[in-house]
Amino acid sequence: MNKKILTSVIAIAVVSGAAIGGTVAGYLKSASLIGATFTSENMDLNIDSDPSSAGQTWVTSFSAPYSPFQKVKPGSNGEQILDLENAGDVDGKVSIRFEQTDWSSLGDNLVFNIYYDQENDGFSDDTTPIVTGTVGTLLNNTYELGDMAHNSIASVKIEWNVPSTAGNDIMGKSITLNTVFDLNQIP
Ligand SMILES: [Ca+2]
Repeated sequence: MNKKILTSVIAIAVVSGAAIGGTVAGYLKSASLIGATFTSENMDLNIDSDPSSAGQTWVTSFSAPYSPFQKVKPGSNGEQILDLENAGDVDGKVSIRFEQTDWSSLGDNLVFNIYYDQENDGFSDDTTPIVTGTVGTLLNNTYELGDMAHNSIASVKIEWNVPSTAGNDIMGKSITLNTVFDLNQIP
């Protein structure tokens, strides 16, 4: 079969990471101790806005500085690694969620495999995807990736591909996503 090469444009704000500092309640409750000062611990999650591996620039939210997903076509694939920092005092569990800002049928043909590198020592020991599916099925769901100790850095890898079985219906289509990471206190 002589299959025509298709060109599609897809712009994904892959890396709009929003940090959510959870409210930590209930573990400082000695009300009767006079004269003691209690300092509430805090939760603080940051994301690295530097897409290169050269350095890390910690922010709570940023827009993708470029789109690695331009002109995808059936058979295209690639990956993007995002670093996260738990800068607070509390151990937590990291979760990921995708929210759409613009949608098309391309989202039903774009497959994500998401890996979690808890130790920030590379993905060679993290070869099983925690989350896998088309963007269409992942959208607006929250997926727990794993534990994240306080004062530590972890990495998340998003591998993407467009199956070679995808057809003309994705041609010229684009989608835009926000990627949101949450950190929830480990009870
Ligand atoms: Ca690892």
